Amino acid sequence: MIIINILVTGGAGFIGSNFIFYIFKKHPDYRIVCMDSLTYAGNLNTLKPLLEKENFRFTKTDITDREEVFKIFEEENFDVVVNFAAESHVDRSIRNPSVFLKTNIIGTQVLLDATNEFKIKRYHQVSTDEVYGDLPLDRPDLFFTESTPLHASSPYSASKASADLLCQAYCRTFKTPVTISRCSNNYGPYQFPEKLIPLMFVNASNDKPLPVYGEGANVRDWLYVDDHCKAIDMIIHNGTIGEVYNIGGHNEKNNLTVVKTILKTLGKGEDLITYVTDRPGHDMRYAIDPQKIKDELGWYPETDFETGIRMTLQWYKDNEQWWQEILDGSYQNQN
Ligand code: NAD
Ligand code: TDX
Repeated sequence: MIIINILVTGGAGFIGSNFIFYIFKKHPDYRIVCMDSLTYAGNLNTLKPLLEKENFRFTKTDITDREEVFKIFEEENFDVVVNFAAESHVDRSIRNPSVFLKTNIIGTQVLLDATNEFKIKRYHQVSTDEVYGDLPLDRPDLFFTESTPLHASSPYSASKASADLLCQAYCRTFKTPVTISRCSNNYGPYQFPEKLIPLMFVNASNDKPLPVYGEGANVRDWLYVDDHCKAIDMIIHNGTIGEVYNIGGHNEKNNLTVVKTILKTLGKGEDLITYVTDRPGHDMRYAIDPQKIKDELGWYPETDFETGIRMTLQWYKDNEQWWQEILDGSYQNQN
């Protein structure tokens, strides 16, 4: 498909910003409009190098604001919508589910309606492996495939699963040209320091305790963020309308292993590890079977965990100002 103008929602967050950088590197002539309401997770500092670019526009807009969203769709002639905008942190969804339902479900509906109204050629929904629930630790032979039933555990994953169902319903009923991707845990630059890897980096750097939930035995399937971006780029260009694509690189690690790797890389002692009360409903294991996207689109991950975690920790070392301004709250001044 020929693409000229892309709407990226949630592009001031972790994966969305990496996706914008990825697209500009791969397709420098494309135009990107980033729509983001700049919640606590959005950070305009991340996009600063792009703000003066001719083929980039940032709009501070809430995806649940139907009038504003439709206005921007009217102004721009989008070829593709890629929806990253979401409340994304499981622990926050346990404390305050309402905003997750509003942004993740109603926001998706508004974007789907705008896609129909303005006859956009492709709507891509960035979903998550968490919609499948979890797998047991004693069955390493099991993986999530695209036909695994949805079985969400947290208000976050339930809201993402609801959005996926809406996308599929719109595709069938209104012929909305939808694709969906479900990716495993991402890591890399610009991830907000409430998520496991950047939180542990920041705490270890400050010699503060590293809070490991339960026994640290839960397994996540880690993927370097650029490999996720590469997969979405392939799907929006060559994916089949109506299809779901799982994305993951067979990189399963338990949390304790990840935390110990971070400590070792930073030259810090394991005495910083503190076992804390477990997350309620904590999913045990995520593991993606990526065979479909490999077979159909030729996708494969390029960065193994050892390389990716080294690059990521180096990035956080080299960009202390970026995360210090989050810790002291000043990043929100320009938001
Ligand atoms: P993030 O929390 O870092 O960023 C979310 C962005 O969305 C922020 O910039 C925020 O300001 C914006 N946003 C939130 N509510 C909004 C609203 N109502 N209107 C407009 N913008 C709004 O999240 P992330 O980790 O980059 O995740 C991006 C997407 O990828 C999410 O949909 C998430 O479910 C999905 N995902 C994340 C991971 C992961 O490991 N982080 C894995 C798989 C899928
Ligand atoms: O302080 C912590 N201690 C801890 O042990 C935190 C923040 C997390 N954990 C554990 C919980 C998880 O087993 O580490 C694991 C990873 O936790 P998060 O970084 O919160 O990620 P997770 O809950 O796995 O969800 C992430 O991946 C899927 C993203 O936040 C989601 O947006 C994405 O859909």
